[in-house]
Amino acid sequence: MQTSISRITVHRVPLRLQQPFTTSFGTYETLDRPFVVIETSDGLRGVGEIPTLLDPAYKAEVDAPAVLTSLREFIVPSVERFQRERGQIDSIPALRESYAWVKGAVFAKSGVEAAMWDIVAQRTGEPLWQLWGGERRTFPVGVSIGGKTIAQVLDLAEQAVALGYGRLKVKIWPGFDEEVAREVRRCFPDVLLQVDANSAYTMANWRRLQMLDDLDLLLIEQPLFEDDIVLHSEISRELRTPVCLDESIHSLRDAQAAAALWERNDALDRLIINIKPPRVSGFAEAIAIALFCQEKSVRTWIGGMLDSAWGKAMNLNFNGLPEIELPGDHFSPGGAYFVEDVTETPLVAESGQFALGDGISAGSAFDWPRFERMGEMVYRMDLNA
Ligand code: OSB
Ligand code: MG
Repeated sequence: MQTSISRITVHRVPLRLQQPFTTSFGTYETLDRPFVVIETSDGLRGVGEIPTLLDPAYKAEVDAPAVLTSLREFIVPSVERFQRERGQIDSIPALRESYAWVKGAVFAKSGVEAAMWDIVAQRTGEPLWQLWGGERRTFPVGVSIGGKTIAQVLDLAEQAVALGYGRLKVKIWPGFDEEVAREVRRCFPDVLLQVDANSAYTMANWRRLQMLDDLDLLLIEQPLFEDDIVLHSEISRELRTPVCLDESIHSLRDAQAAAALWERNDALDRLIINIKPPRVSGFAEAIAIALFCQEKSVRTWIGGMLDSAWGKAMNLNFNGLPEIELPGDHFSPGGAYFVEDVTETPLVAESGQFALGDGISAGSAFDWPRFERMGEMVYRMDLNA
């Protein structure tokens, strides 16, 4: 495949949530998203969303300023240099090799890789799910509820259940945990219910989580600090409910370390990993994690980041992998997350099941005029073949 990248641009798109989303680390009403666009010498354009948040409260490098600095200073120049020296970048592995020397910057890297996957899909004419080894066209999905009060959470849960969703994830933090989870469980005894603490607990108060242990929860997500996988494995010994890692996992190596720790505690059946492709530098690493986890019988699911319809569509394609066992994050119960989205890719779930169509990432699904109207280009690098 004789391909060269002719241009890489970065766009910033402001997005307004239909309703505020609250977590232990704050409330967001608006977002400001970088999108990477790669253009090729044969006239293709690929798009990759970087699901940044407004600040680094969820984790390091998740904010747009950090992502833009990494792209502008290191990652895009590395791609340019690599192509100049090798003549072409003709594959995902070559692209990843070009910036592999950059430590961290997982979100920034993921946007470049996603744009390239979009190009590969257009060139081969294969939908992303197929390129990634997917076998399932239909699978269950759930919603993530970020409410501020118990009443609000119950209201959103009711809307979701009425729409047919069978899996709910509720945001918790110290003091907003046992009661809200118990209420949701009481109202919806049959749903798959999981909670997400976004690293709000410490050694001093994690025992509060034991009050959740009799609520038949599917999992408790990321209770402790992101760089403390060891401590997560230790509290997992004392909880019947599986512990799920989100913020702690940036790579296959992190997943391997977690599995080794839980295995040592004889608790591998109580480790679950939330795979967010952008949090692990992209889909290639995410595939490696999914395969590894399945080998180890560690259950996985695909988490969201309040993604636009474009990012969600890619994640839903990824959910076609048969190795991914648990339902992923679909949308807020209100339907789409944003007042206006970058593209109108239909992503409706029926009875809590999502069915992949043929059209996602064949190029045509992306609404370029709308994208250009909503955002602005903030960076551009022209490359020579
Ligand atoms: O921890 O899973 C998380 C949104 C932004 C940042 C972190 C998280 C979330 C969500 C939303 O829970 C999930 C979604 O996009 O559907
Ligand atoms: Mg999470």
